Amino acid sequence: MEIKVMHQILDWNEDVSDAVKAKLREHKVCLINVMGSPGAGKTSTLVELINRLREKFRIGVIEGDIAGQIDAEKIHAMGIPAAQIDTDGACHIEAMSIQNMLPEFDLENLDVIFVENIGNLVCPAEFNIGESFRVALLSIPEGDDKVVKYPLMFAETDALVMNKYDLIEYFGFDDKRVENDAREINPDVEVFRVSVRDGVGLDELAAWIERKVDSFYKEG
Ligand SMILES: Nc1nc2c(ncn2[C@@H]2O[C@H](COP(=O)(O)OP(=O)(O)OP(=O)(O)O)[C@@H](O)[C@H]2O)c(=O)[nH]1
Ligand SMILES: [Mg+2]
Ligand SMILES: [Zn+2]
Repeated sequence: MEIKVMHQILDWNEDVSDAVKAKLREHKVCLINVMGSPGAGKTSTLVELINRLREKFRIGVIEGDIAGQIDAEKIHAMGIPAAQIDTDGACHIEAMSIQNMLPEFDLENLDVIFVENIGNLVCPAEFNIGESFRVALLSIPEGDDKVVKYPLMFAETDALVMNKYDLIEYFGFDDKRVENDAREINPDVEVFRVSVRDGVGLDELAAWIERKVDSFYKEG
C-alpha cells in the first residue's frame, strides 16, 4: 500500500477549505488571504486598508503568527474584531485553523475577513484556507529576485504588492523585472507599488479590494 503523507494532508486541507468557503458564502463573508515574508508590512498594510475600507465593509481580522498576539492587539485597538491563531511553530495556516476560529466571529455582522498568514514566502501558498482571493506582499529590501525564487507564492496570488516602495533607491530593486517575472507565471496578476510609510498606492490597492469584494457579492 502506498502512503503519501504530505499528499493526504493537502487533500484533506482542500476538503476543509471548501467547507470553510461554503460556510462563508452562506453568511456572505469574503475571506482575503494576505501573505508575505516576515516584516514585509502585512500588518501595516492591513491597518491602512482597514482605515480606507471600514466605512464600506464590516471587517474582521484573523492574525496568524507562530507565537504571541501583538498583531491581533494592534487590530483590536482599532475597534475591529480580531482573533489570533498561534501555530506554535508551524509555518503556515491550514483551513482547519480558520474553521475552528470562525465561531469566534459574528458572521452575520461581517462582510470581509482579512487573514494575515504566517510570515513565509513558501508553504502558505500551498494551503487554501477558504479564501476568495489572495494578496502577496513583497517588500523592496527582500530583493527583486524573489518571484523567480519563490514562484508558487506569486503564481497563485491575485495581487502582488511591492511594499516599502519609499526604499527603492537604496536597494537597487528593479520593480519592472519583478512585475515581468510575476506576469510570466501569472498573466492576470494585479501589481501595486505601495509605501505604507508615504501613503503611496494604498488608495489604489483599497479600490481594487473593494471591487473584488463587490464581485464576490455579485457572484451570489
Ligand atoms: N520604510 C518602510 N517601512 C515599512 C513600510 N511598511 C512597513 N514598514 C515597516 O516594516 C516593519 C514590519 O512591518 P509589519 O507591518 O509589522 O510587517 P509584517 O509583515 O506584518 O510582519 P510579521 O507579522 O512579523 O511577519 C515595521 O517596522 C514597519 O514600520 C513601508 O512602506 N516603508
Ligand atoms: Mg504582522
Ligand atoms: Zn508551513
